[in-house]
Amino acid sequence: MTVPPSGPAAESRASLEPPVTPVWLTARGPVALDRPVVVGILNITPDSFSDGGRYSAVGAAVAYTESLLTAGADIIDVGGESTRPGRTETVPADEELRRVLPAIEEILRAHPTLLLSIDTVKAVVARAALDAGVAIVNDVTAFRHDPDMATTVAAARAGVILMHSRGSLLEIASYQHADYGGDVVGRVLDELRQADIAAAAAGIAPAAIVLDPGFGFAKTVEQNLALLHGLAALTALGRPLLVGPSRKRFLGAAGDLPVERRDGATAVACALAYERGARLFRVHDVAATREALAVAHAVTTTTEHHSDER
Ligand code: PMM
Repeated sequence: MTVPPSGPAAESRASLEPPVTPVWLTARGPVALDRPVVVGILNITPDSFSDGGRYSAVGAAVAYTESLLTAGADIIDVGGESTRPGRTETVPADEELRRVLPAIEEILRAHPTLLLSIDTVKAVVARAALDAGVAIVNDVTAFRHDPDMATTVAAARAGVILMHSRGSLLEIASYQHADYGGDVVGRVLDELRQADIAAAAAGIAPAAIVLDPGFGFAKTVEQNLALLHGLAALTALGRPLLVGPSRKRFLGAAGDLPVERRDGATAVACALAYERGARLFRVHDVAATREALAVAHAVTTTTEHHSDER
């Protein structure tokens, strides 16, 4: 067994080395993770619960993307299938592609270097999006839904977000599989570890993997709150963490807020998650979350301690 060097000599050696910037590898280049990364949500669905499908036309999708970028988004997550609670049908792949591909192509024409992610559980949709220039695959089933997803991501050397969830597509937003034996943090950690191991075994570079606890997916209000409280434990997985609490029911329950008034609560939840080690934040209201994360980042990186200054 080798013992890592310690003591004053080792410390001064370490301080001479330039700090290594953590990065996330994607198909279109690395993303620096030494500061909060905001992922703006572009849902192109007729039934998306929070934007009511207002952005279904390509022109509107591009205009909405512009507004997300102006507000400070680093990455845009494009989705064509809602995971809304209570839905009774899934979207066929060809319909999903009809919704997202024209928008992806148009957005990349206007912003050729912009990093896009595709929010899909289907390998054929992911492959077409990657061929069109998307850099990242965001799979809310962490490859449970489609066995071809892992090899698709590996072949494209894409970045991937593996989100924790349980149950079938129609069940994942319900409480049907919400039994965690009283330890939601421990079970989510175990299940994300399995997903991470399976992804690496399929040939995906460890540095391309981001993990997500899946707020609102097969979790009760109390379980979501416990998961946010205990989020720091998930940093033990050794992968960057993304959180997506935006406008979700557990924030509404905590603050007694309807969905259209949850952006302040979302920003606070993201700041709390940042303190606990999350580095990427998938949100609808980019500006509010950017402001909250700027404060969280400044507070956690200050070099001034125990000052009485106001
Ligand atoms: N939440 C939704 C959809 N996709 N992806 C990730 N990685 N994490 C999430 O928490 C997540 C997601 C559902 O929210 P929406 O319908 O408002 O997009």
